[in-house]
Amino acid sequence: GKMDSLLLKSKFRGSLLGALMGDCLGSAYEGDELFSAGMKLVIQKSFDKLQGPHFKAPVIQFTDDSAMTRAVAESLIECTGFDQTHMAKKFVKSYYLEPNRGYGAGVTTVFHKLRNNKFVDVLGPAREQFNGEGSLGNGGAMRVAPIALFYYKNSELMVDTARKQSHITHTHKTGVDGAILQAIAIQQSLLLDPKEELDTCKFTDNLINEMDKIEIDEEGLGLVDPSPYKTQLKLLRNLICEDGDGPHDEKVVHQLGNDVSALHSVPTAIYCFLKAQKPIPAIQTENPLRRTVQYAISLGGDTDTIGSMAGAIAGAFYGEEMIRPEILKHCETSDKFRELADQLFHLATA
Ligand code: F2R
Ligand code: MG
Ligand code: MG
Ligand code: MG
Repeated sequence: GKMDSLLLKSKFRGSLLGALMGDCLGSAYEGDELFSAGMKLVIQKSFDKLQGPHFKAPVIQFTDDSAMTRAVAESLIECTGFDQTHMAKKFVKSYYLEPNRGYGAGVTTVFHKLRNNKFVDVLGPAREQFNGEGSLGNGGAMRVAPIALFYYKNSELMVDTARKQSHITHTHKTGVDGAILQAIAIQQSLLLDPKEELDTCKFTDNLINEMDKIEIDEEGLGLVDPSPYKTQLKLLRNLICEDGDGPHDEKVVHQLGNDVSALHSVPTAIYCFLKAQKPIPAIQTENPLRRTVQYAISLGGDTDTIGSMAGAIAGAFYGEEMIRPEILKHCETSDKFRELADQLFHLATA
């Protein structure tokens, strides 16, 4: 049936606020290895403290993940839709205003070149990255949530826009397809009823079917694995559907990855969301959204980005009500992200 409009609005907010929360909470741990049991306890205590009612602490700053998500949202809102040059200008402006948000080492070259060519050639700089290979980083995926929300009614347009926003900075096939997969995962979550138990195997099978259509177009490229996301999603499927008690985190990191490449982080974020549907022994919380983000961070590696992508998917499923306000109040400009979600909601449902 048709989804209640209040629930949908809450899901829009949940997705952007979940993304912000994962980025803010994950940023302190970015680049570390998979955490030891002792370190997982440190993370648990830190989350507990943040969630305490009287904990006073400076606001935790967001990083490039949220800066770019905000730029994507603002561009869609200001243009009432996607305009590639406008969005490129937003990225560059936001980078030069706050260059110390922890951007990827390669992507800043794109920003310099775009500024120098005065946006006459919006696609050239990204194509030149990494000796013409293009970036395979997760930068195109980490910022895609507003596109999934804005185009949630039109899958074809959503996929096409996820691809085109990626091309501004990332042109490597796996960088682009990672953004598409992340958008599809958010859209799927948005359309599900959070009061019903999530069928995690079906959720994964749907993603495999969708990526099958996306990756089939590229089979002429003569790649070793023409459908690497399908391969990763099948590994994910085994981990989530067939590993009984649940696999060791070492196996999850080994098979799915936890680094800055899209291929080894987007499926991991999806896995975190699915795994957190059920209690996880090392994580003490009743709240599945917090569990999602805390689990994602506990895997180490690209913690802010995997936390943010997992948070965006979980928030789109559960809605804003599942995000603890005590935690959110420690995240920089959460009011702004809620407002952006509301504006996207109005445009998307008009
Ligand atoms: N940059 C970081 N973290 C490191 C330092 C941050 C730290 N907090 C600090 O400031 O001290 N995090 C952010 O970057 C990731 C997103 O990166 P994005 O936007 O994809 O950038 P880029 O530069 O295009 O790619 C990232 C790196 O991946 C490698 N790479 C990409 N394509 C490659 C290719 N074709 N061949 C070889 N290597 C490739 C390069 O090392 C790139 O620098 C997020 O984690 C975000 O949080
Ligand atoms: Mg970051
Ligand atoms: Mg790897
Ligand atoms: Mg990161």
